[in-house]
Amino acid sequence: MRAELFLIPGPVSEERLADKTLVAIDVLRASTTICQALQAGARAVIPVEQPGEAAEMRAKIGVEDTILGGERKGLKIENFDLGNSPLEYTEAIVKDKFVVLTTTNGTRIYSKAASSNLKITGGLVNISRVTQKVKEAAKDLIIICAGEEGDFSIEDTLCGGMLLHKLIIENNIEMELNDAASLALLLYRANSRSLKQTIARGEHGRLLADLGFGRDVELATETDSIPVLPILKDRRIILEEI
Ligand code: 3SL
Repeated sequence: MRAELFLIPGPVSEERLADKTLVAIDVLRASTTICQALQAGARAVIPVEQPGEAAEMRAKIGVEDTILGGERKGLKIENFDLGNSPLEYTEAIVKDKFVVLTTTNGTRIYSKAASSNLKITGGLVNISRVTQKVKEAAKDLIIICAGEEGDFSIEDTLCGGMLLHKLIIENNIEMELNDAASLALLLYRANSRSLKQTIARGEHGRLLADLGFGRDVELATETDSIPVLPILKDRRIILEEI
């Protein structure tokens, strides 16, 4: 299997995604929030790029059935129901609702995903489910890390590296890697025993702690704690049934 990892979304073209499995990673926090919302019973998460699009989507679907969620600069967007803290996405609030989500980096990856064969939301909280699905799909793999406003982010790269490590070591899959994938794998292997600390010490981990979201960082770095498999289908992220 060939695996290409992109440290940030920018350089990935639609042609490169054709007939591949795409894993979109934003550990802090969009991937974690998507997993949590779906585990809590949301009917779907609809990723959009801009707050204005979210409002239009709500008008289309119906106000009663929709929750608007998302952040800018880590904080809830004005007039939205929820921010981007996974802890806000409880069953009481999101069950049977469509969550329309817009975040600074994470949800943007999905607008790139049109030509790939299978699009999966990946985080540390569902890493084993993602690994299993990538293996079953048996297609070449593209991992897109959300990064942070055009910059590399340590938590997404570590998560990509962990996925590759699990495919290679736990599943005996021979992989041909691009250089960024090799880098992610090396980074993960050097930090596998200190993932939580390394991520909490990273730029985004520190920023979220300063904003009062330290518990989100804790939750997002708890591996396999939300073992769901979110898949993008017809521009909606839904759960794949077991
Ligand atoms: O950039 C994003 O997509 C967000 O997940 C960032 S934050 O964790 O909500 O600040």
